[in-house]
Amino acid sequence: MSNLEEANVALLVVDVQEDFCPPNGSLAVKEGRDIVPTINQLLSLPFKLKLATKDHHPPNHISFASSHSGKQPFTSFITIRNPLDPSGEYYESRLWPDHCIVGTKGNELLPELDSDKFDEVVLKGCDARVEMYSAFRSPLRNPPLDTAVSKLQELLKNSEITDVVIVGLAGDYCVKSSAIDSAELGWRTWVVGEATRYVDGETGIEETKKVYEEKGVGLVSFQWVKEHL
Ligand code: VGL
Ligand code: ZN
Repeated sequence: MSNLEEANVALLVVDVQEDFCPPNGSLAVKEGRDIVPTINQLLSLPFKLKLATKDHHPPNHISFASSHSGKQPFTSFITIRNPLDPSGEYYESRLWPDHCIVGTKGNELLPELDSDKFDEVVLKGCDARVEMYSAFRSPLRNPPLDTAVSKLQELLKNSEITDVVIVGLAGDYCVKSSAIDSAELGWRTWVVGEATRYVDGETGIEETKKVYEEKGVGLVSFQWVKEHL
């Protein structure tokens, strides 16, 4: 595996928010809170840039089952089309309980996270019409919808980042999509195994690992990052 010593490495902490964690999160990922000590250790390492993202939804967001009559969270899916070109691109998307709504407790980063170390917090999922797992770009690009997230790419480019280390929640949704986009957009990309948890448990882990192999995303340990930075 390559050495990170001569690289410019960024840490990206994805969606470590109350709604994704026990005990009260509406979309709590099992053991979601347990990743914080490892993330705080990572935050004390000399990354060139330390960034967080937040899922930041308006109350009527398209990914909420409550926004569609007769649909159930977790088990229902919908087709999301680009409202700027309804006969063009589309994707299938899972529906969720209401979560991370702007201004609510569930939207907040966990208080035990060393948030003062973040250079910037990037918001995503702000447009009610798009379900946005990746923090790098919108799934609807033709024409582009919700381009606010391209801020992340700008921050990484401004700091001449070569490598992105990604952690956070959920391993099989926002972490996975962000890691895939990061690799596709040309950054060497690493995900720290102990510092993420999955919505769909073992199934989620297996499917995610397969994609990481295909896309060249490295799944590494905290110790590996510590030794190579
Ligand atoms: C996420 C489901 C819905 C995530 C966000 O952060 O992984 N998952 N919205
Ligand atoms: Zn969401």
